[in-house]
Amino acid sequence: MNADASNPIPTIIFFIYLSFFPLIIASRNLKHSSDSQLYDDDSITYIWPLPSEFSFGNQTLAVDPNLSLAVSGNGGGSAIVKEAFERYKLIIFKHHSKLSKFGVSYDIEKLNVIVHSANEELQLGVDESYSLLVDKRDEHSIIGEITIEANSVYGALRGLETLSQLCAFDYGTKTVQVYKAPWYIQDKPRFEYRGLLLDTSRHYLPIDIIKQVIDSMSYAKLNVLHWHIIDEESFPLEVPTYPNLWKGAYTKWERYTMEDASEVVNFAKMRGINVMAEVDVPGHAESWGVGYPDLWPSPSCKEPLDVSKNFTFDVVSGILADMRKVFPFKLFHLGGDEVHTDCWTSTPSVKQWLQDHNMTGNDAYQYFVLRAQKIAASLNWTPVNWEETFNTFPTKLNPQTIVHNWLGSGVCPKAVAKGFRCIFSNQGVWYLDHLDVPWSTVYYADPLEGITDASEQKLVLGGEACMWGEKADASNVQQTTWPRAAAVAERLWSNKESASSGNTTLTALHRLEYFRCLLTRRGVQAAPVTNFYARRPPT
Ligand code: CP6
Repeated sequence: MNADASNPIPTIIFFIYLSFFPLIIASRNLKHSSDSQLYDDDSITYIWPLPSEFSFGNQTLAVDPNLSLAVSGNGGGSAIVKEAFERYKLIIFKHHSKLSKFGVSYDIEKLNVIVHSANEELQLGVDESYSLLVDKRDEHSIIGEITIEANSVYGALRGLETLSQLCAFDYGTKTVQVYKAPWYIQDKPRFEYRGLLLDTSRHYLPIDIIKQVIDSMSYAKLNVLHWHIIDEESFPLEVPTYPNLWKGAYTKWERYTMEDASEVVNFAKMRGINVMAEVDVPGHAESWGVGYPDLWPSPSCKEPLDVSKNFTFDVVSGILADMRKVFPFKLFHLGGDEVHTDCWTSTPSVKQWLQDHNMTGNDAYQYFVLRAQKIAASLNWTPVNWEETFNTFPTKLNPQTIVHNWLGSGVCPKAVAKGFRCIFSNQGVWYLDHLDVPWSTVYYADPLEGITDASEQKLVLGGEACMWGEKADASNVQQTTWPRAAAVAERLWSNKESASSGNTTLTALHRLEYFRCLLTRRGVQAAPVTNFYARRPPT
């Protein structure tokens, strides 16, 4: 016995045992981990936007960082799904270097994605529904699986986003875990058009920043980037047919080639996001005349574009024809807002033309918008116009026109009553550059406000948050856009009753704060949800 005391081997074995002790404890704890503060309220589900139907349990499952992908169905060969899987792996296993390497038994090692259709065309109304199942396979199998099933690749992308929101790195076990499994989710969007406007004319935005915005949009399941490329302040886009137009850019560096535009469109498509370009005519177009001064009524009166010259419409045709080659989305925005016709009625040559054609300023406004609509239609585009066009000449618009609301909330009910389709962007609630509008005002606005008839409700395609660029550039565009654009995103994606019933404001606030935290974790410079000074009781 005494001789044994001098034998070092048992001591060494004991120390080896001790050094594995934390790992053994860690792997034992996996199934019982309930130390997440964020998930301790069973009544709250941290998915944003909220899925239309879901159920969950109380198990915690560990996900293998070497998660494998199996895509099946007719769309099984899709590069869109495979690339998205690689992106989401980087997000889900972001703490890769911190993950536990030994002694962990994983509950989930495989992701099955079933995509029924091989059609990868991205358009408005594409099927974005999906179902998501996270569970242990059955009692006989130790290793569980995740299954995402969708009709289109774009539905699969939405399912991957939801899955990524169910996963969280656990600092205790150093594993990525899915809490509250098993999950059964059936999800689809409430509206087919869920947009965000970016304005690259008031301030230029580098391509990389636009891509960051597109990435962030995909986290909130937004699906249309409305690219307000050009306006009166600058013309940053290359137009091969009229190469002097981009002389209207701020500098030679603050420009987009058609190749840049194409890169944006493709980057967005990989994330299931359509790009709707806008060429705002005839107002908001002063910058066009830097390269072609003939487009101005006169050098001292530069807006709207000269309605009296055929050259003006040649340039509109040239721009649209060139843009058609890189913007495959069915919708094209022709602006038509804030047209003040004083330059037309005061410039002698244009005034004479109006008299010769027996037109008032407003007649000429209508003539311009309708002629631009014909050009867009000839290129197989559906025209979208700001609401003033409808307000001024409702019966004359191309019946296919989609009316884009911004002045208060009155126009969509009127437009759909006349059979037009409509997009809701009430400036009082969904203009993100209005910094004083709190998240809750954004959240509780609704595109169907004032519309009760079901067939009229169907004509409301959805809505759009507008991030105008007068006071925003690369330095603050993300923090101005988020998190309030996420409030718009949930209003447009989620079933209104389930997302905002009961004790909703508080629940939505908690969930939005969690989503904002998710954005910051993913590198998005989203602002805090609330200004806490505003929560202090009045003194
Ligand atoms: N630019 C263009 C803008 C606005 C519009 N069109 C705008 C108007 C008012 C406010 C914010 C933005 N800056 N082309 C209106 C659709 Cl408050």
